[in-house]
Amino acid sequence: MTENRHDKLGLTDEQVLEMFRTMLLARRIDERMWLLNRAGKIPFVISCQGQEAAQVGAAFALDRKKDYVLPYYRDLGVVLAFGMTAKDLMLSGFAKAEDPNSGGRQMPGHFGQKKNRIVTGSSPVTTQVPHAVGIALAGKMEKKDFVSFVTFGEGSSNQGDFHEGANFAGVHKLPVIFMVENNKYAISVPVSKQLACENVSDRAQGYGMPGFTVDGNDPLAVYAAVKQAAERGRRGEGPSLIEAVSYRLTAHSSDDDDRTYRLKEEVEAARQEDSIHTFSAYLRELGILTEQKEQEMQDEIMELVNEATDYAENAAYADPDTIFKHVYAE
Ligand SMILES: Cc1ncc(C[n+]2csc(CCOP(=O)(O)OP(=O)(O)O)c2C)c(N)n1
Ligand SMILES: [Mg+2]
Repeated sequence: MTENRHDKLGLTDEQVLEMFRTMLLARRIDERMWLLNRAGKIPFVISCQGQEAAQVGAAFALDRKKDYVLPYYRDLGVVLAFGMTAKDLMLSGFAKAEDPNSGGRQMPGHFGQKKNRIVTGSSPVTTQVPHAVGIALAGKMEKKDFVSFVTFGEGSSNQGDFHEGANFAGVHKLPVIFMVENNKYAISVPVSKQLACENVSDRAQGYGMPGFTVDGNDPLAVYAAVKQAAERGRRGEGPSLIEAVSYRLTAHSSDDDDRTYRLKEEVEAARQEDSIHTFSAYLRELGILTEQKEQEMQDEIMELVNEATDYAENAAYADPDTIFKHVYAE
C-alpha cells in the first residue's frame, strides 16, 4: 500500500492536488510552445519538461505572498506557482506588448513580474545568484523575514557568480536558498564532464552551509528540503544549497538537436520516471485523484492553454515608438 507522505509534511489533499495541477499546467504550456515553434509561430522554446516536480515542490514550500524568487529560464513551474498565468507566458512566447516579463523585448524564459516578486534575470547564466544574495542582504538589513530563492542548472554551478554569491551568503548568514536543478546536461555536455565532485551539494561545505541532494522527480522530497531551508533562513541561520536531480526530457532548446550527443534509449529510460506520471500514480493510489478527476483537470488545463494561445497570437506587438522604454531614463 502507498504510504501517505504528504500528510506527514503537513500538506492537505487539496494542496497536493494543486501541486499536481501546476505541474501539469507547466507541462501542457511547454508542449504547446513546441508545437507553435515548429509551426513557425513563435521563435524560441526552452523547456521545463522533466523539472516540473522540483520547481513546483520548491515553490509550494515558500511563502508565495512574501518570498522573492529569482528563477532561471526553465522555471515555468516556479513562476506559475508564484502567480504568472498561462496567458502571461504565451504573451512572452509570441513576444507581444502585454508580455509581463519584458513587453516582448527579451527572449522567452527571462521571467520577471514585480507584483509577484519574480525578479528578472539576464541571459548570461548564474547572474541571478548574486542578485538573490543582494536581495537577502537587503531583507536582513531591513529586518524583514522573507527568504530569497534562486535556481540554476548544475552546469551553471561552475560559474564564478555561484561561488562568490554562495560565499558571501555563507559569511553573512543570509536567508537565501540556492536550488540547483541538475538535469544531467549543460546543452550537450553530460554531468560527468561538468563536475569534479560527485554532487553539486558537496560544494555547500566550502561555504559554511548545509547541502542536500534530493530526488528532483519527487515534488514531496523537494518540498521537504526547501521547507527546511526556508525555516532555517527565517530563523537567521543562513543559506542552504539544495540539488534536485532529474533529467532534461527535451533537447536543450528549440534550436538544439540532442540526437547528436545522447541516445534515445537514455531519454526513453528517463521518461519512465517522469514525475507527471509518478506523482499522478501516487495521488491515484491514495484515492485523491481518480481517472475522472484527472480528465477534468486535463480538459480545464487544455482550455486555459487554448485560450492563452489564441489571446497571445492575436495580441498587439509593442509600438516601435516605445523601443527605448526601460533603456534610458525618461
Ligand atoms: C555565462 C554564459 N555562458 C554560456 C551561456 C550559454 N548557455 C546557455 S544555457 C547553457 C547551459 C547551462 O546548463 P545548465 O546550467 O546545466 O542548465 P540547463 O540548461 O541544463 O538547465 C549555456 C552554456 C550563457 N547563457 N551564459
Ligand atoms: Mg543542466
